[in-house]
Amino acid sequence: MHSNSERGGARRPVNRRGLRVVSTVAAVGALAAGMALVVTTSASAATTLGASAAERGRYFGAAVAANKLSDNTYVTILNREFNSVTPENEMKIDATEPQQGVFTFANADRIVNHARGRGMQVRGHTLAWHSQQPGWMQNMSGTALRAAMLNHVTQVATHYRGQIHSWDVVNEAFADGSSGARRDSNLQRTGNDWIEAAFRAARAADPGAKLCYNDYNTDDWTHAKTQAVYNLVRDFKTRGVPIDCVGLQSHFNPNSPYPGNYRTTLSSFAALGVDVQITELDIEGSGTTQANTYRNVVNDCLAVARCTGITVWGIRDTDSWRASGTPLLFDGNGNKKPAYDATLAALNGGTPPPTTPPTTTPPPTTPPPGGAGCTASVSLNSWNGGFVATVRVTAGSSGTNSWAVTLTLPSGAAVTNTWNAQASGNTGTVRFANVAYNGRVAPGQSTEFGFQGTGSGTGLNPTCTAG
Ligand code: 9MR
Repeated sequence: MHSNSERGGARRPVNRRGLRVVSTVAAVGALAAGMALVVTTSASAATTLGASAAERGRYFGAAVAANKLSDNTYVTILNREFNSVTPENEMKIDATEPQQGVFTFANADRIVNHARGRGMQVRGHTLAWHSQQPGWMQNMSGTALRAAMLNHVTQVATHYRGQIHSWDVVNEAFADGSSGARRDSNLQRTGNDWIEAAFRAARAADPGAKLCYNDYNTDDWTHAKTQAVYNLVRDFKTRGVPIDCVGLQSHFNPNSPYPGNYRTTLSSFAALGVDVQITELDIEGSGTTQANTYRNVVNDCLAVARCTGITVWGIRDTDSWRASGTPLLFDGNGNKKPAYDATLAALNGGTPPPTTPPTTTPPPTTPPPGGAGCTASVSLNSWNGGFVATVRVTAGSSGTNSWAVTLTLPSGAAVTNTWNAQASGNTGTVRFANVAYNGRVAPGQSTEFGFQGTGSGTGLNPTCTAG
């Protein structure tokens, strides 16, 4: 395992911005004034994974199973902690096209509606894969299989057009071991270009979704499989094949431990001009050791600007595909584990607590420099007839408890879909308010929301109001 000098599991979150110092100063003042003291430590730190990730412009997600949406404990944790979901099995090929040409979306739709109704993002998993193929597809080959695969990609991506933040377009296409070769499969035998064909079909069907290549055992930068995926992405970027992101599944266990060069892997992929997403994180173990590894993974992601989100592969240990390895953040009763505390503390910018008491500098008598309120900026991904706008909200010197962004769409344009914000109106001047988990943004920090629209999105000029 990665050597690690940090010690201890749960720690009181202390954030980098030193706000705990401020609350200490306020407490001293309150004592001096003879007032009753209510201790509110860490008042500034976010208290859920999703809220904390959102403050850093990232998401924190979980794999979700449709048949658990009636489990109260499960749903309570899901709704409280996460701002992204990945259907664990419900979007796979066997689930969505059980008979050729017969598409069933009921279970996946339940997850998508649950998530989007609460402002959560959805990762689509997965459009083309050698595994979990329905029987009819397993028995196909050659041009018929290629056509069936492309039709599947098109139909499923079209059904969810505008609702998916990122798609795992192709999953697990490389072989394990030292060969660096493609995995043999019926899809691979249709021709080496099957992966790029799938990406092109996905882009055409849902131009607003980020398109990812997703795989496991691609965490260690020195491994042949990692290098093979890196070369694929580099080749796609060079030739203009549409690809926006790489998913590192990151299933860690004694046979496949967290590598000390993980951050190098994240930053190397990011340097190719793609986002990096940690898509199926689980870490077998328990206690402090497990907590430290979660902390390392989060810190590595936070250190790479284009590491845009983390998804854990289940909620409670008992929900895991590897339940016996207790690899998740909540125990079987839904209680937070040390791994949870370490993850939240790392997201909050947690560093080891100071060994000396904070110095008592006098409180400032004038407000700190820099504007209060908030600012917003838009980046646009446009195509003929539509666009996706990503809006970055940055808090001024006071931070925000809530925010709203208004902008005026060009005539003919309309918002069709919004994530990480609540839209009022869909044409003309549209107002986007924060959702529950991303209203609070610390001074100078940012969070992002997005929307998809029809028509043109050029010239958007957002104004931001802080509450
Ligand atoms: O967690 C999934 C489990 O419920 C399924 O039985 C299994 C079948 O292949 O797939 C699991 O999810 C896998 C994911 O789709 C792709 N990466 C590996 C995951 C764990 O096996």
